[in-house]
Amino acid sequence: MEHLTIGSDNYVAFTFFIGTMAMMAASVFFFFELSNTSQKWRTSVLVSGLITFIAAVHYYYMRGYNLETGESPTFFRYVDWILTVPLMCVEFYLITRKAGAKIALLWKLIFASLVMLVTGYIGETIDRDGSVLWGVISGAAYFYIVYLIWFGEVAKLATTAGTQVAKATRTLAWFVLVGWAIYPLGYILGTPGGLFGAQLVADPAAASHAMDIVYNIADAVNKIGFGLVIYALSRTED
Ligand SMILES: *C/C=C(C)/C=C/C=C(C)/C=C/C1=C(C)CCCC1(C)C
Repeated sequence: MEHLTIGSDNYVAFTFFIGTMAMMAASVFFFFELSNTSQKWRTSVLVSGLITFIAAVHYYYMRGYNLETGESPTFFRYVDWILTVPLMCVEFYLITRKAGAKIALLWKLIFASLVMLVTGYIGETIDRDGSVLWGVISGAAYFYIVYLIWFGEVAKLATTAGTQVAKATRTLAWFVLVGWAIYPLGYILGTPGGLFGAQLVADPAAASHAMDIVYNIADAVNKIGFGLVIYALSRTED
């Protein structure tokens, strides 16, 4: 079998490798810290660890896949997201539960995130020609999540759940507004011919590489950063 190494100019493979390492390290950290986390926050910190752990396993696989084929591991990327994004919704539910969050709120968040991801997947794979339409539907579901977290039920519950929870929820809300907005940028970069007439990268291979790098950076920021906000909250008195 051919021996595969990461070329020094292969930024895609490099970010897959760093991503794997970072997700593994973050998981070890969250799991080990569970033993000195108060009962009240243990489930939340556990979920942070599950998010980075699921990502670590997928990244390990995607890293190998990309190195061997030179291609973008779209399918496993979306399998990862379909497992981890709903878990991020669970985090919002868990931290606002004490203020009275109902399970229906969790289902709303999960449902919207599934619509966002399934339509994004269709636009990236099955119906490339319709990628603008699928991107718009996905974007609408994304804005609904942003709405719930910034102005809707999540925001309202957070204000009555105590200062620390309110502060943490606001920080997480920024992750969703700014950190998650990086993904549609990757989608636009990776769409052949560009979206809305904005062709950012002309060469299809280069476009797909740009998309992977953007997604890899976004995942590290959003999964590890998000988990650390929960971890920081677990160290407060509230
Ligand atoms: C850990 C993974 C996370 C937080 C993934 C989040 C993914 C998104 C917010 C994706 C959003 C998309 C759009 C809003 C439109 C274009 C299609 C997507 C799926 C890239």
